[in-house]
Amino acid sequence: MRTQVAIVGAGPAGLVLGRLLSAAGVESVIVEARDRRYVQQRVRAGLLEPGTVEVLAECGVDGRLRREGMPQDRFDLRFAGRSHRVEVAELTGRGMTVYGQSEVVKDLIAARLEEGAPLLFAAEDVRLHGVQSASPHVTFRHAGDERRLDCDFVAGCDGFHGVSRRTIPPDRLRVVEHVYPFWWLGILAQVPPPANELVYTRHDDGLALLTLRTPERTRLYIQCGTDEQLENWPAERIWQVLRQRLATDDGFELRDGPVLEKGFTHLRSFVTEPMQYGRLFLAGDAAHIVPPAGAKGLNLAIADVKVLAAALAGFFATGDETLLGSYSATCLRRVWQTQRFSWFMTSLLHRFPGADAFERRLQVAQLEQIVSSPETQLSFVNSYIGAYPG
Ligand code: RFL
Ligand code: PHB
Repeated sequence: MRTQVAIVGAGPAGLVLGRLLSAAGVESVIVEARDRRYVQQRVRAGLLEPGTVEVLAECGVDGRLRREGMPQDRFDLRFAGRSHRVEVAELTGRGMTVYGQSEVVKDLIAARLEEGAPLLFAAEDVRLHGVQSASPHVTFRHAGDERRLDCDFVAGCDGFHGVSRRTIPPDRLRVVEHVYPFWWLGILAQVPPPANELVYTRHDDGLALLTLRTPERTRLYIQCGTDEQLENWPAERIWQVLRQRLATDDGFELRDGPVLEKGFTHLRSFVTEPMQYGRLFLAGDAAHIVPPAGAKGLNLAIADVKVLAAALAGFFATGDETLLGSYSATCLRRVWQTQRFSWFMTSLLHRFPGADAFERRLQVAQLEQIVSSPETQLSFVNSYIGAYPG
């Protein structure tokens, strides 16, 4: 097999890249380790920036998103027992959209298969070769056969645990990493959200986040310790903790319902610099991880491949490598702004083991500044929607 761009991984990054390349007349083959069902059912992110919705529209996969996505023009920042509404759309002219990552992925896979472009699921033992040369290739096993895919470029879109980043010699990469001393426990519940808005809560016991997926399904997260076990978190305990943390002085009520899904998320900030090695370009979680409090992982993955698709299309149209050469630096500016915002949200809303009363009170002072200072609030919501300075 031969193609122009071998894309490793059919997550949001790989699938959007494939779509943007097709639109530019560039051929690709996507090689994915898991089966289609698994890839489509992973419950993960859900909050899309306006820029992400625009890219999905450019990919021609915004039909269901416009019908079923839930526009989020504001959110509730809750602390010290009180709610404060932050009017995102009024302040910035743009809003966010709730539409599950699983739905984004389903739409992208359907569009790719409809266009007849190659997408191979359940590929085993995927390996990258010769990425420092002008003619790299990827090998893997598929449906019992050993396969070889020759290409001009490899896009490493295979997530944090993928093979692409590990193909790069460690001495050619700089890795910056920070691991946080807590996890999130997330549930998907069969119960209508109390309102069409996200609630970010700072409580002395830790963060609680109420978000949504559909008019019938609520997604909720609570900060918990590390090394927790799911069996220690029966539904009753989760709802009890949620009620405690989300409580307000004016009697906020949380309805519970069947828990359809539950799991832990580890919190980590991680950046690989540069995001390129020869003809291998890393994008999305393969290159960086942000802690989830900023809801940025998926959005950042899509911002990367937007830059990469333009650079690859430019190269195939004119032979000019300028955009490919600046890919890493261009992406890393946004990556670091996103890291800063995600870290800031994390530091505002969590209980840090060992923090003293002074540090806890400072979190509240910072939150008070956000809700009461128009300048601070504007800068905060601009980052929230993904509009960074510069
Ligand atoms: P993905 O989605 O991880 O997709 C990578 C794809 O590559 C495949 N793969 C391989 N394919 C071929 N060969 C190999 N050797 C391979 N190894 C792996 C994988 O099967 C997969 O299909 O990365 P991508 O495209 O960069 O997209 C990034 C987003 O998925 C990610 O940033 C967010 O989902 C992060 N994230 C969350 N972000 C939020 O904004 N809000 C959230 O609530 C939220 N929850 C989460 C998350 C990530 C999680 N992870 C990584 C375990 C919850 C979890 C559990
Ligand atoms: C989600 O809807 O899953 C979500 C929303 C906001 C976050 C994180 C996750 O900060």
